[in-house]
Amino acid sequence: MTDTVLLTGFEPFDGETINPSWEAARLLDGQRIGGARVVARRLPCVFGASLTALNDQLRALRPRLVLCAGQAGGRAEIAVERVAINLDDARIPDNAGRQPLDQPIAADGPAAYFATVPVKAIVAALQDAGLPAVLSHSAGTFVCNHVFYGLLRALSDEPDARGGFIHLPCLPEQAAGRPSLPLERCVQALELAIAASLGQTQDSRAIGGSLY
Ligand code: PCA
Repeated sequence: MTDTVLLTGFEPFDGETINPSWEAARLLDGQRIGGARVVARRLPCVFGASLTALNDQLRALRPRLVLCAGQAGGRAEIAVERVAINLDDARIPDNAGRQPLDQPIAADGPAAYFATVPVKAIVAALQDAGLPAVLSHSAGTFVCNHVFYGLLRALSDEPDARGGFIHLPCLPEQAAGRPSLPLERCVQALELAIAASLGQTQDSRAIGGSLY
């Protein structure tokens, strides 16, 4: 049976009309990368409902790899997220008007989970392709971190499936003075991240010659 890669992006939020993560993810729907089939799904930018939608897809597709993507407005680089923390603390309301403050995502869960994709290998693959990419140690405390934490919690029972999260800069048309990255570069980043995750089981120790 062909392996499935679940690739998610988010709906627009905070008054925007597009979200680079979904614009890029949807272009990869149905593509084959490294012998696996990519299924792209859009998640609501809503605490709780986003995770319900993700968990439904995990049950339906049983993917070998799950890569979630989100928008990080204001960031100039593609951020490969390493850590998801057990905290909802919303600076703005989500798309359902909810704004949880200082709340755990899972009352009985650990403080954090680490991505199970090879984060340094992904950063290196992106940088080798000339893309601006960094390793990030915080996905924030809004809906992206919420989904990332819920994903890694769900996959903690599935040793054969791996999960990761990538934050993308704005697209040029939404930038309004913020840094941006063209859509084709965002798509390329997701494609390379999937290929690196499928191709490498052990992470690299160093990026660009420097040890962390
Ligand atoms: N970015 C937000 C939520 C949805 C998205 O695309 C975040 O960084 O939490």
